[in-house]
Amino acid sequence: MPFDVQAAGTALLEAHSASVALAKAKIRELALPVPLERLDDVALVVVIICTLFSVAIALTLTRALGRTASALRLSTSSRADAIVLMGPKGSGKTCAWQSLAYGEQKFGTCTSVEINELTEDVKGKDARGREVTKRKVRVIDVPGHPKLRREAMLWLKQAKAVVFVVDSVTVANERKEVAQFLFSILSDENFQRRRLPLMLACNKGEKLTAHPPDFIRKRLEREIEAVRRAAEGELPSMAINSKQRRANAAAQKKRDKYRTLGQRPGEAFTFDAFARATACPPTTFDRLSAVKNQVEPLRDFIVRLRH
Ligand SMILES: Nc1nc2c(ncn2[C@@H]2O[C@H](COP(=O)(O)OP(=O)(O)OP(=O)(O)O)[C@@H](O)[C@H]2O)c(=O)[nH]1
Ligand SMILES: [Mg+2]
Repeated sequence: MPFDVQAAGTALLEAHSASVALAKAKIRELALPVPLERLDDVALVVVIICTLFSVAIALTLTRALGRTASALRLSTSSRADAIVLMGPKGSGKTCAWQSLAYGEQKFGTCTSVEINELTEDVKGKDARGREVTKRKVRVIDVPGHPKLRREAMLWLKQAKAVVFVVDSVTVANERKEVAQFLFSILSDENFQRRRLPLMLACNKGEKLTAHPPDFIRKRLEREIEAVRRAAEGELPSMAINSKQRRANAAAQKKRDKYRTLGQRPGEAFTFDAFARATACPPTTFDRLSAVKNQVEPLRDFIVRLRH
C-alpha cells in the first residue's frame, strides 16, 4: 500500500490537538495557577516537554537493546572466522575499520561502546606481491575502553586473526597498559591453542613523532616480560578446604601453562620466541595511517591468511 502523506499529516495534526487538549484538561484538573489566556501556550510547552522526554526514553531503550543484542550475538555465535581489531582506546581501530569497509573515513569517531562489524571483499598483495581479492571477510572493530575490556576479550572466540592497533606516538608512554592488554591476549588459552595470527598495527604512522615499528616491538617485548614475571608471582586465590585447594591448584597450573607465553625459565619474552614455543605464526609488525586510509599492510595481512 503506498504511503499517504496527506492522511499521515492529518493524523499527526489530530494527535497534536488531542495531546494539547489533554494537557489543558490535566492543568485544569490539577488546579495549577495558570492564567486562562496563557493556558494554550502552557499546554503546548507541556506537550513538547513530554514528547522530548519520550524520545529520550526511546533512544535509551534502543541503545540498551542494541547492546543486549550484541552481547547475545557474542554468547551464541560459534563462528570463529573474523579479523578482530583490538587495542587500547583511541589507537585508531574504528578509523582502520572504516578504511577497510569504505576505503575512506565516512564518519567522525568517538570512544566506541559497541562493536562495528562488516563482511566485505578485501584487496591486497599476496606474499609474491600479486594483487589478490579475499572474498567475504568478516572484520570486527572492538571498543578499547578499559571498562569494556572483559567483554572485548570475549570477541577473541570469534577470531581467526587478531589485529592489535596501537598509537605509534603514545605507545611508549602508555606501554604498561598496552603490554598488560597484549599479555592478556597472548596468554589467552583460546588464542594459543588455536594459534591465531597476530598483527601489531602501529597506527598514526604519518605523524612526525611516531615511533617506528621495530622500536615499538622492542619496547613492548621488555614490558610484556615485566608483566609476565609479575603474573608468575601472583598468589593463588584463597581456599577454605582441601577440595577447593586442589581445584585452585589445578586451575592455577592450567593458567600458568599459558601465562609463561611458552618461555623457558630464565628466558625473556620476545615475539619470535613466543611464536616458536607456541607454534603461533610470527607476529607481523607494520606501520599504518588509518586516518589517511593508508592501511595496505593490514590488507596484505588479511589476504595472506591461510583460510
Ligand atoms: N593522526 C592520526 N590520527 C588518527 C589516525 N587514526 C585515528 N586517528 C585519530 O585518533 C582518534 C581515535 O580514533 P578511533 O578510530 O576512534 O580510535 P579507536 O581505537 O576506535 O578508539 P576506541 O573506540 O575508544 O577504542 C580519532 O581522533 C582519529 O581521528 C591516524 O592514522 N593518524
Ligand atoms: Mg572505536
